[in-house]
This record gives sequence, C-alpha cells and structure tokens, in this order.
Amino acid sequence: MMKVSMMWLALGAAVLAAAGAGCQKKSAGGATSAEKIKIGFLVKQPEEKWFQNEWKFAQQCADKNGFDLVKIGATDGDKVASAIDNLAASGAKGFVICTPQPTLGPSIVANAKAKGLKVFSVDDQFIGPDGKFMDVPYMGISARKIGENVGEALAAEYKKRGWTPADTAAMALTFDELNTVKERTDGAMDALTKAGFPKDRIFKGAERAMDVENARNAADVVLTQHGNVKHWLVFSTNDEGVLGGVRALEGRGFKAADVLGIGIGGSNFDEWKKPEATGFYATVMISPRRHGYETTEYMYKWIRDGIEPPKDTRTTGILVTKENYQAFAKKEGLLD
Ligand code: FCA
Repeated sequence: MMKVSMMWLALGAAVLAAAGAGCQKKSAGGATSAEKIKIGFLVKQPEEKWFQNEWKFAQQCADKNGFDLVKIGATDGDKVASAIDNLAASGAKGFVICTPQPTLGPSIVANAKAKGLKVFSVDDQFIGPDGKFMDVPYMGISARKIGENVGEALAAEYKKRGWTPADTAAMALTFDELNTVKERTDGAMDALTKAGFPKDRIFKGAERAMDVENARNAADVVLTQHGNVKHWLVFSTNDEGVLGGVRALEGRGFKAADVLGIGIGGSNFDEWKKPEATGFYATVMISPRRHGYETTEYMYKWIRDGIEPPKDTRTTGILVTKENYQAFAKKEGLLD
C-alpha cells in the first residue's frame, strides 16, 4: 500500500514538475512571441538571385534586431492577397513587397490597411488608378542613370574594340510594361546614341517575362530579323536579360569576342567563374543589401517606434567586369 502511494506521489510530482516547466516555457515563450515583431518580405520572382539576395539581407536585419521575418514568393495577385491574409492572421504588423504587378498597388494597400499592416514597396513601384505612382514608401534603383551607365560603357568598349556601325548592331531586350526596367533600356539607348552609335542600328526585342529563357526567345527574334551583323552589343532590363541575349548568340555560333553584353544586377557571378570568357562582359552592380536590409529596417522602425520611412529612396550602381568585380562583391556581402 505504502509502495503504491509513494509511486503515486512520485508520479504526481513528476507530472506537476512537467506541467510547471511547460507553463514556464509557455509564459516565457508566449510573452516573447507576443512582443516579437513579425514582418513579411514578398517578392515577385523568388527563383531570381536578386530576390534571394534581398531575402538574405532582410534576414540579417531580422537576426540583428531580433524580429521574425516571413519570406513569401508572391508571383501573382492571388498569392499576394493570400500572403497578406496569412501575415495578418499570424500577427505580422507590416511587409516589404516587390509586387508581381505595379497596378496591384491599390488593392495591396487597401487590403493591408484593412488588416492593420504597414506596406513598403521595393524595386517595382505601385501604380494608382490614375496611372501615377502611389504615395507609398518606396526604394528603387536610379534606373535611368544606371541605364545610361550601361549605354556609355557599351559605347566606350565598342570604340575600344575598333568595331564600326557597318558591321555592328545593338540588341535591346526590353520589358516596357514595367517602368523601372523601361527607364533602364531607354537610358542605355539614349546614352549609346548620344555617344555616336546610330539609332537605326539598335534593334528592340520584347521579353515576355524577365528571365534568361524569355530574353533568349526575344533575342532569337531579333537575330532572325537581322542577319549580316558581325558584332553585337547586348543590353537589357537586368543580367538575366543580357544572359539570354548572349546564349542566343552563342546558339548561332557567335564567338565571345564578337559579343559585348552589359547587364544590370551583379547578383550572380557564375558567368565569370567559367574558364572561358563569354560575351557577358560587364554589369552595373546594384545593391540587394540595401534593398533587403534597409527596407526591412525601415519597416521595423516604423512598427516599433512609429518612425515613417522616407517616401522615395533611389540607390546607385557601379560598373564591374570579370577583372574587378570581386572586391565590390565582397564589400556588398555577396562573396565570402
Ligand atoms: C526589377 C527587376 C529585377 C531587379 C530589380 C532591382 O524588379 O525585375 O531583376 O533588377 O528591379
């Protein structure tokens, strides 16, 4: 009898201890999670290196400041809407977003407002019903200036190589539906022509989406229409666009020495790790660190301290080649 009750006592104590520990854990954990700020980071193209890098730097900001970051690939309007619902249901107070479609801006803002979430837009700016950019905090690249950098660099290198307008053409792989990338290719075209490259030797090919495959398809159309060109200059909306153009030219037997491609991005250096040079000559390196870390930090301070972020931040870029990219990439936190 004695033995049994002792056993029950021991068991009871163990149960109590376990319950106590559970309680403690719960209250400690509960208190922290109630206080812990949660922020979403939604991107339109999660498979693209640029966006993966934005996430990486946003996570660094979360780790440093001790808040939760929820990374969501939101590739269309429905996914954005359900992401906002889920964020709100899980207690998030705001999110940073590169929207899959600028005209989704009004519905994103309305949805977020209804659920008490703050919104910061990055890379691609929201467009309102009046066709104007919306008054929502935004960080984007200085797109026109960066495009001009591309055009100037193409012109300088083309002259250095001694190519002539008679045997050279330029392909512009464009996506004019999106302002931040239209400004880039327009800027590059203007700078090229300003530097003396004939306008009628620039051929546009429209990308259906901004990835290597779609750019390659657009380039193939241009190449089919324009044979008899010895040297090609290639520029586009981003690095993926230029890589698509370079791949299309390789597919048609063009040698690297006859191709001069300059991108915008600098998130993916695989091309320059290849033993042989390709036509991907340079890129204007932009900053996923600023677009990921700073935007998330703005959101964090907005939620925590009520500090409103600046309305319109524009970041710059720097032209790098295979020869000198490493130091810049290291500085940006893109190489160990
Ligand atoms: C747009 C492009 C991306 C990147 C970013 C800064 O969102 O689609 O490739 O260049 O701007």
